[in-house]
Amino acid sequence: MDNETTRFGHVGGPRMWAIAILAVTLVGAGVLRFGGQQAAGPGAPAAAPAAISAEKAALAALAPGDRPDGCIQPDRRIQLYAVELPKEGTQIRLGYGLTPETASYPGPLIEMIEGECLAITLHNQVPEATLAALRQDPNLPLGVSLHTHGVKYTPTSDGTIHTDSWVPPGGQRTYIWFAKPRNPSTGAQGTAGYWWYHDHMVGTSHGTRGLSSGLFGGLVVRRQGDVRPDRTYVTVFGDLQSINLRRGAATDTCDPVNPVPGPTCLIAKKGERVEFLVVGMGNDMHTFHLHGHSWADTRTGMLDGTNKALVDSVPVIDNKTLGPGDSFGVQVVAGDSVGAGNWMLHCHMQFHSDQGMATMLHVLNPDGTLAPHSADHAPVSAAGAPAAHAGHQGSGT
Ligand SMILES: [Cu+2]
Repeated sequence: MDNETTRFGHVGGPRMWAIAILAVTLVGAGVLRFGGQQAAGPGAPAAAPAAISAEKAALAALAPGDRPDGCIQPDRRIQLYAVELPKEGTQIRLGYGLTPETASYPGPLIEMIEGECLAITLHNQVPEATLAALRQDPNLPLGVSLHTHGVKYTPTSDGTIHTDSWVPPGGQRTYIWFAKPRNPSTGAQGTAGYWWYHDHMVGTSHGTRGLSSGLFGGLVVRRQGDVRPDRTYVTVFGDLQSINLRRGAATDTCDPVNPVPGPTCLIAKKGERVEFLVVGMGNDMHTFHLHGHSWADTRTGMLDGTNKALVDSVPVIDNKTLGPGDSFGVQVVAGDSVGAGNWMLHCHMQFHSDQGMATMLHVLNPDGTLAPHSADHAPVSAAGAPAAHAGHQGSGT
């Protein structure tokens, strides 16, 4: 009861019901239990009492100017931890997590609904020595940050060095994001869309080493009435021909008998609505191509209805270009008219896919197993991490 009061206490009327319904929908659809990644949606577990006290103290320190217009009070609060993960070979790996123990790359999927104001308290648990090892500019202080795309925030939530909105080792800071709603009467744009968040401090003043080490994740803002997916997978296309910082066989670690969904095991039951949140990170252009499935080139990948002029104005595609910093989302129905099987998902720049920028969407057999397939991805280094490639620069890994 106290948790409910804490989480929904500032939300009134219809919005409270919308969030409550959304939470039920999330759990019912299995997004939280069986999603592509651990999700931080409106139905995510509440924080422990001690953490809530810390959050309240942090929020009390915020000035009114720390909140964007329209955000009176945060509707919801989450904790986010930046930690160091086990190295992959010699590569330093960092991750964000809703708890230190669950940190990963990509970090947790953060879900918002238009109209919602979210407070995120970032805890920097990355050792100072690790940040020093990643630092490329000796004049830069050591810290991590949280910078996001798409939603509204004031400069104090920008997550950049020039706004002094970063977190030193052992510190914490609360960022406020507002999913400004579309105004249907004026047509003013909202913030519904597929976005991403990332560090902007590690290595350089643009967070270049933070990104290439793993400090990034997906953010989806939904609009009231959006069709909800059964599961969401974040696929981040990066340098060194990597998907989620892995390539080749390392992008697909599914156990053939008992596959567990995650960033390196993209699975779905036939007929499930699968959402991909696709991000371009690093310095290269990529394309997102999925075999056996196609989608409408709209905000969500879907286009329903019988308005012929509208329907004919939107192309159906199965390949979409992705530049650095771009993000988009699509929803497809797994195995629709094509059935169970192993459907390649890859970058269609040929030298990228040849060098391992490829994985699979496994549409499961009715018994939950994977259809037989060879692990025929391009070779990777012995550690399973992306091998160094002399032709690329910039990301440092
Ligand atoms: Cu590519």
